[in-house]
Amino acid sequence: MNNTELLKDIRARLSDHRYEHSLQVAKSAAELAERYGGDRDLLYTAGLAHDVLKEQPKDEALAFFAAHGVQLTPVERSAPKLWHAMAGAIYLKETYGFPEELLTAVRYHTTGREQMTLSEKILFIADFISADRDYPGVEDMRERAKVSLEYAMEEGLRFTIYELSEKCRPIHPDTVACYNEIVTAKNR
Ligand code: DGI
Ligand code: FE
Ligand code: FE
Repeated sequence: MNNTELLKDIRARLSDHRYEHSLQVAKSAAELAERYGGDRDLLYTAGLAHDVLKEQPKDEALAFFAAHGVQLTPVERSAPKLWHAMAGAIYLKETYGFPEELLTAVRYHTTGREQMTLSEKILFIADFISADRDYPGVEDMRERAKVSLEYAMEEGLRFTIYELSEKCRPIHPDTVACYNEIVTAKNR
């Protein structure tokens, strides 16, 4: 994939730290693709692109959804942090015509979902373990990602659900479904 236009686009749209984050997520996604037999090029591009609309103003995001006939659920409306993944996938389809495999990886990189594809899982984990991440527990996540994608996802989802519930923030049903599927499969 030729990333020239995309690189210009994310450079113009993102702050220095988030641009750097995108480069690092691309690198991690490509590494995970190699480890787990994913599409290296596609996942590198997905990493570059995944937060393309992260810094879009809220009013613009809402106008974008309205223009594209997207109806937000009450949970989605109350959680603007989820918007960049939903809007990003639509934007990337429209602007670059990226393949569905890349689009759903971007679409579900924040919440996860049931029945995730390999590319979706890889981008989801790459976002947690990229070199720019320094939260407490990131080393454990990096080790888990070497064991299996599901082992890392279980911890990532547990952490996200824990943090959100601590602050009485809504948990998206896709996040819950993803978590339930993974822990259920483990306990079977
Ligand atoms: O865009 P990044 O910051 O790199 O990472 P991200 O797309 O994973 O976004 C993380 C943020 O999204 C974090 O503040 C938690 C929030 N988030 C993730 N899952 C959910 C969620 N927020 C709500 N309300 N519900 C969720 O299920
Ligand atoms: Fe994101
Ligand atoms: Fe990110």
